[in-house]
Amino acid sequence: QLADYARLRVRNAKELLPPDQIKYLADTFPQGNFAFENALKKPDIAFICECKKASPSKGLIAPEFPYLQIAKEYEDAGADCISVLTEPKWFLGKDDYLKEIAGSVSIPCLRKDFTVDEYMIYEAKLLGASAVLLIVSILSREKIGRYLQICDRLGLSALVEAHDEQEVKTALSCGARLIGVNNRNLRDFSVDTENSRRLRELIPPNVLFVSESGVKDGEDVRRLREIGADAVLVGEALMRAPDKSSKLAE
Ligand code: IGP
Repeated sequence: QLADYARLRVRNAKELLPPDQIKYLADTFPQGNFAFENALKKPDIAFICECKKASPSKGLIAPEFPYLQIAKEYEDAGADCISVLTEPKWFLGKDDYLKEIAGSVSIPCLRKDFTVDEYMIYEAKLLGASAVLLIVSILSREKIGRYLQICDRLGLSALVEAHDEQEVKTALSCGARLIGVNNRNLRDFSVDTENSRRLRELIPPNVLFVSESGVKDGEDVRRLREIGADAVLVGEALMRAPDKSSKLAE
């Protein structure tokens, strides 16, 4: 459903700016230099902080959504990267949020969306993103491989999201350098941080491991640090925190 809607969005976007044109523009845009994955390579656990107005599981999270202010607060609080939802229907995201945030902070940004067409990767580059999300469960192995090649050419990082053992293996076999394990099951929205612990063991040390979703507090972060997560991706808990800097310090 989410993927179908993304395909529809791509079809509309292609009418405004045809694929050959967007490819040309993206190729002439400055190289991405893999800033996103480089920002996650540090001795301690890294934080990817998410700007998200709403989600299908929680509904409206931030009715006001002063996204530039939120992004600035994340950066000032020491976030390593920012994730910006651009999916409009379920997450009430916008491409403009990403474009403006990426233009106003100096840390790398992830385009959090359901990438279902290579066109969306070129779009991400032009919006100023340093990374895109590739969800294994909605893509074929061939597509993941092809999208990774495009990302490499553009200097973009790809966060390859997997939910179970099979999906982690698929991501690795496609050459992913950055794997996200989603603690939330996208089918029933249940959250289980134990998932990260189980799947961590399958991921070799030269591949970055990001634990996504359902991270509520400092206790969760300490647990994930212990199992060797390179980064955590935190959305709702930070969006709801009135003081993001003290929440991040927790
Ligand atoms: C953030 P949370 O529970 O901290 O708000 O989760 C992030 O992991 C979540 O938004 C997410 C997501 C996704 C959103 C993970 N994978 C794929 C859209 C698409």
